Amino acid sequence: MSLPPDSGPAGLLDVLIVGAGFAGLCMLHKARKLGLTAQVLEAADSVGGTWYHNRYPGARVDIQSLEYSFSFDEALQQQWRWSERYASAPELLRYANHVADRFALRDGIQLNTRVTGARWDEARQAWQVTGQKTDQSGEAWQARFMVMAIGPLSSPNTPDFKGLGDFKGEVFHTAQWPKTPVDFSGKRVAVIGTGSSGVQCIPLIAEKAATLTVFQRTAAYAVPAHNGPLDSALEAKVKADYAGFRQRNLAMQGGFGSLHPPNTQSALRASPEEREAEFERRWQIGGFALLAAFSDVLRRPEANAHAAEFVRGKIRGLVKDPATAELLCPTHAIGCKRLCVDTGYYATYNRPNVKLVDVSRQPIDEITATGLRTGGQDYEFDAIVLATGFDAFTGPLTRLDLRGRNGLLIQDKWQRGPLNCLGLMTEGFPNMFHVAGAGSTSAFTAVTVCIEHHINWIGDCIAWLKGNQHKSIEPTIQAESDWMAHVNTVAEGTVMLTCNSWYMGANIPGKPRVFMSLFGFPAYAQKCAEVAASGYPGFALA
Ligand code: NA7
Repeated sequence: MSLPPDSGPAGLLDVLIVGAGFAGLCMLHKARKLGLTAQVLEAADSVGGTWYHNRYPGARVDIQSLEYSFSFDEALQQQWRWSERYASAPELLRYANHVADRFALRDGIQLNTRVTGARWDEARQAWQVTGQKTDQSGEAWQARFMVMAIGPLSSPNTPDFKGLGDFKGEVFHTAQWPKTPVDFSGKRVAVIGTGSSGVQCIPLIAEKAATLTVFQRTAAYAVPAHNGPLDSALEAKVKADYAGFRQRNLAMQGGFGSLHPPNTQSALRASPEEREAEFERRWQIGGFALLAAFSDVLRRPEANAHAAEFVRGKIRGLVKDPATAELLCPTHAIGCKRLCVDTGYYATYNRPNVKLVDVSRQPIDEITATGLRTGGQDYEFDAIVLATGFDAFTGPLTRLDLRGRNGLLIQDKWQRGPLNCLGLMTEGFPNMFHVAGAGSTSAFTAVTVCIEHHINWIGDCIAWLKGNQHKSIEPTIQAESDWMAHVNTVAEGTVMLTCNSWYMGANIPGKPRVFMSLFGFPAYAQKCAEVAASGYPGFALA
């Protein structure tokens, strides 16, 4: 067993943190501020998580940079300067590295080390964690607490296409993009998938490739980002009272968006002209503002239908070929799958070198040596880009050999969905905390807001346990089942259950269909705070 330099007696760490993305960095900083011994393990050769791996052309955040950043340090938020309204992946990666340097975190992070498993040791009341380094050597650690800062969208989904290994050209996954730039100049390229990643990379690949063929299973709603250099007047205004800005955001349903507050009026009470005007105003603002055009867009199908039809009208106006435009028009509720925030997506289909192929009725039969076959037709390519998303929330955990109390495997515990309480802990897995995972608001929140909220809760919980001489904490089965019921009850009051999204595991064949995301950050944060303030009811303490 290796003993990290700041580990406690007999190599027992207070906290082992898995992942050095935004969540892992934030947790290490918090742990150190609390005086805890902590070690981060990271599979990659650098920090940054999502923004390290998603290097595809056009990768950028879909929430405004001023809102997608840490608030825990006033000097950091004052001094860091975003260059664009929506930061690109490289800039976000620079930010992660800046945070690691600024708070002197690097000596607590072991890179090139993939955690492969962890086992709860009842006798020691600690986690025994195993990992593998890139040189294949193994290592082990023990820690009182384990924080899974491994990201809700970090397990890429590569569909099991027949023949994928036979393709003679290059295959890329958007979430496993090479570090060296990929040159598509003069190439015949296929993109499979039209979620956020596909929508972001398609316009840029189209500019370079000889031909680009997009294979679409479900059309996406995309709203313009209106990205550009960050407005310095807005930056100054926000920075004049950044704390106040953050507080106003925390009162928003998604923990962001106070720059363009939600309209409290119902879409169903507005006249057609009022609706059109409000949707248009928000289309011009760009991004998620559209979903807040009326109070019931995400809550009532009839209100949602108005917003959906507004966007379909935009698509028909932007795409010149009527047949292509129709194929690009989504039919599911808007917001039910993550809304895409785009730059030039629909207009890309007006280019002569871009073609859209519908695979909603006839799936991709197979990848061939020279391309792919679908609907009885063969297509030839030099490169295939898989923009096919992630095994969200559970994938990063169920690929581990993770065993809780009495050897309980996480795969067995989560056979019918990711049981948890408050999105933070799972019964049978004492002292293991999830960050931005299933059962929390992470998918519907600016994830940095969710991360900071979780890290504060976890840090305070560990400090409280130590202060009160408790060795372990885990939710009760009852609290866990109540929480899952709550998550679903909240979802039933929205349009979120009406389509096949990664929020409910529907993108992964065989995955249990359970709605995994909670809607409404303020109520969630209040509930988490109440639990902590009342001595953790619903949790068993030992
Ligand atoms: P998404 O949003 O899950 O999108 C994946 C896309 O890939 C989506 O269009 C899928 O169609 C498509 N897909 C997946 N499997 C297949 C197969 N077998 N055949 C054809 N098409 C397929 O992932 P992203 O990476 O774009 O974005 C994930 C999140 O990252 C995003 O929501 C933001 O929060 C940031 P489907 O819709 O399932 O029919």
